Amino acid sequence: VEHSSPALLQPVSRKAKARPPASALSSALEEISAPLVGYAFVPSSFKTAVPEADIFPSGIGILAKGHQFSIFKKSHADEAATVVNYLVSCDCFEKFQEDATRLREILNEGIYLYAISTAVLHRKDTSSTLLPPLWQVNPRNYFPGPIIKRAFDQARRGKSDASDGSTPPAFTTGSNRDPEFKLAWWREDCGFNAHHYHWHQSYPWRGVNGVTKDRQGELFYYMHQQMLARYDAERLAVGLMRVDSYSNWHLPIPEGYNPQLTDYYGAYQFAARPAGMILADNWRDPSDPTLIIQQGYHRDRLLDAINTGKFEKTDGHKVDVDINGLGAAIEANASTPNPDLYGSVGIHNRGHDILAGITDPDYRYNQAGGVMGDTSAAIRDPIFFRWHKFVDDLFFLHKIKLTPYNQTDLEFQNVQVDSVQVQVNDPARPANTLITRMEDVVVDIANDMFLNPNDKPNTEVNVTVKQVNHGRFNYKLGVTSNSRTPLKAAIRIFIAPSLDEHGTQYQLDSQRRLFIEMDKFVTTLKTGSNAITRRSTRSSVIKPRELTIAELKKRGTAAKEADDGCACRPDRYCECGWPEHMLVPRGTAAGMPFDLFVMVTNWANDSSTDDLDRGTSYCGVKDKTYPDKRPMGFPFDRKIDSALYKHVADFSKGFSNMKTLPIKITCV
Ligand code: CUO
Repeated sequence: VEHSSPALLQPVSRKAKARPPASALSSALEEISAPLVGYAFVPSSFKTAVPEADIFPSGIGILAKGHQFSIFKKSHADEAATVVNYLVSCDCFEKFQEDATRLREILNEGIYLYAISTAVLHRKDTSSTLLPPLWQVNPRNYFPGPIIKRAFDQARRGKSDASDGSTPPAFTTGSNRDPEFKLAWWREDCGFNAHHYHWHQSYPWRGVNGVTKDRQGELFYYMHQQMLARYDAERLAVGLMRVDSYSNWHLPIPEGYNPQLTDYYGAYQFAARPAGMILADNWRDPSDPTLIIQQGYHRDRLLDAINTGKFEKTDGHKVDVDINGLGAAIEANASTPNPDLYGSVGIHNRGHDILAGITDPDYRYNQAGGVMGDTSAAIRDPIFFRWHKFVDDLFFLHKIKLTPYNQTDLEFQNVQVDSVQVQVNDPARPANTLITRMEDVVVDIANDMFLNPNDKPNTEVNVTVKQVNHGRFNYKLGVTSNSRTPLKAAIRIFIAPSLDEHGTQYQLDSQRRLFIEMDKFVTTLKTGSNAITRRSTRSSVIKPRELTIAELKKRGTAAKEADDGCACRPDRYCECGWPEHMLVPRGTAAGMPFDLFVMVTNWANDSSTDDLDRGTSYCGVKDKTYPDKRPMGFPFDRKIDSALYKHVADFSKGFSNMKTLPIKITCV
């Protein structure tokens, strides 16, 4: 392939070199994209060198270029899975690279980007490769079209964003006439959207051949449940009601949304969804419609399973409902107990699809679908959270049927939490107050991989985005162990808003759905008192800030010189994890009260065969076992008897291995 740079794109043998060059994929994407970007612009010399599509397995090259790709449509997901499986099975790196380059010509753009990066995540020889940030390679799914156009216009005129004194507003997708616009900054955050896209690449519902995902259904439940808990904390902070389930599919949807995102060529926009629309059967693909009655059928079969505690398998046998199986049924992943009863595409995926098509359900106006059809942009739309609240309510209905945790489940004998404190790294700040702020971040989008090379500027193309961030902080814990031998202990840290919409203190059984996991780590307790300090930057929830393409290039050069590999540890979901800058909910200017809850449990009982690390809480350990054997969300995932424990502080007073600390989160 004439465009490859042998110096940058070396084959990676795990035996010879455990870690491939840091820049391998960024270079690969760049090398592939530089001469070939925009399929209409492939140089003729290359065209003659490209074999026909039929060298690839059948089922590849079906979705035409320029069409919207949606992983929630069966035919699209099938094609993407075929490409991913093919690319993962290429037995050497050179073949993978060569095929990826050829597929660039054949595949739909969305499938191409999804499949090549999903393959990189699942190939052994690229397992620790750092991918460039998605908002840099595909900015059109992350920034409104007018903002991108302006940035390119300015770059061509030799001006930087803001240098002409008229920086456009950071958020352009609505106005204060819409209450939901108050949280546009949160739903439209690049890192958050990329996290969600990466999660679905790490756990494709159609699976990856030969790869077993541990507790995928449960993680599907938990990661999205945590998104909802975090969303509700933000809603309460700006005076909105907690998110309401979209469960009645015959009522108008009061919340609308205009994403202002254009496709790769700027030929169409993701559909704007006006307020007040009512769901309609989706016949956009007449061979595979999504019908409301069918959704109702699967919902009712799921409710049957939840209420009886039994799934009916395809062969008629009954099996117990557990959270992983329920997640598999709702997501329709490879472990679904019965695709006929619970949906072969899944009620969840179909919900995305039908909502994405709501504005032109039979495609009579040739209108593109809405963001709900695309995992890289779905969370921008308020209806995403309403839909996922419906999905979460199904999990909730299953969980409340389970026996609440008992004394043995909750206690850790001989261990006592004496004190808990949080302190931001600025000693002038008071203890037990976390600090957040909104920051301007400049993003260079010049490497848009779908850009016509003739339009490619030789300079940075900068977009300024507003993001929340927080002052880094430490947890300081005092823990006494009365065991004669050292104990391996898991420290579980959560926070939740203290007050409901009325300003009344939450009762624990309501508040428990709002608890946000902040960190989970393992420490060894020696006999006697232990002073534990834990940095917020080590959180098991987050991944650190992505390196930009410029930083990756720099690091790639340094890595080549030093023969050093990627900064990520191998075998982790380096690309997965909650964005670090969003770890702390924004809170309020006056200081929003939260309850910080710490629980210490016995890691000798809880540990699986793999370790906790950054990113593992919401993403697991790449293709290994989830590092914590407890149910995800423990101890707040099951009903808590209000007669026994009215408030979270009552709960923690009942057990020596727990402690509740009232804190404030102040947005400065
Ligand atoms: Cu993440 Cu609905 O599962 O988008």
